[in-house]
Amino acid sequence: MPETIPLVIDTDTAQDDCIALLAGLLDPRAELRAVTMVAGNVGFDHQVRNAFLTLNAAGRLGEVPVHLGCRRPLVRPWEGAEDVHGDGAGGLTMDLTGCDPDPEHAVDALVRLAAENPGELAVVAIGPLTNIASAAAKDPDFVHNVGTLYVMGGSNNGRGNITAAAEFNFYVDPEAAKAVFAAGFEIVVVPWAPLTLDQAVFDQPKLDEIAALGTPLSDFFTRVCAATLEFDRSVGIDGTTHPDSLTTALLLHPDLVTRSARYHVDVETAGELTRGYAAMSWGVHGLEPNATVIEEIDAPAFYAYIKNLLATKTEPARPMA
Ligand SMILES: [Ca+2]
Repeated sequence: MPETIPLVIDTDTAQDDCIALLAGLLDPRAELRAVTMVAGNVGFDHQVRNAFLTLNAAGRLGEVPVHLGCRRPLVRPWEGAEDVHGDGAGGLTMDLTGCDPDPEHAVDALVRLAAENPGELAVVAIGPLTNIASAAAKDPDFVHNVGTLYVMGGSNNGRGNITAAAEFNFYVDPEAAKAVFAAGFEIVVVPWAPLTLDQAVFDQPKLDEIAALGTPLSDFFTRVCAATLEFDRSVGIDGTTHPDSLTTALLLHPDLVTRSARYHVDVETAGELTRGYAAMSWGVHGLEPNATVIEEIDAPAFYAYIKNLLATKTEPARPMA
């Protein structure tokens, strides 16, 4: 039996967040303790629905609690990416009767779960960092109780996506991102560019291979990724993008990482044109490193991992259409 990793996935569930959740739900190395929801990609209630759809697709409805977290960024109004993601799940629906979130707030759940397993819990943060910053503010021990914090966000001296300078998660709540990098967590960062754009894009031949698996999960993948694929192509990206599932996969399988380095990461909150820009300093500017940034992965092995995951035979309890 492989060693398992207790984890929480903090998510703004849409498109690749769903695939990240599948990894957390189905990978034998993952011991997913909770799903915590944060304002980000699409309307909050859509995100919650997408999380339950994903639990159902994995055949694990009712087995992992879903906690509702912060419904807006720390100090700014919420801005979403519904132009990119649509409803975030390709119009999939199911009967949601009885799919009730856990009554405990996501921030309290994060604080509690970290305190119950000091130094052991991994947190995979694949949305804006509002819940994580709030948990750190609420409980001074949270930072040290969390074993490792994997963050999808920013670009490593590369292009943004929502603006030229900024990646979406850091753009939406830059104050939270800044606070998290200043807090003292053991952080691993999976950036948008160049890493995701170079190494975690599935082009049409790969998408065809996935569709040909013919499993409920491959159908789910194709459906959930369709809106984003159309958007990606409209902006010159030749396939679906997988930063969130990559982040989860790298926690569970660190051997997928072929190059990483220590950086000092900080996030712009005051810039005129650079709101949410990640300043990733590579060690020559006199700044103490506060994060490990992933620079290169074994891309074929990551694709094989996702394809293998989607080949898993699952039995969704409820029909989805
Ligand atoms: Ca996300």
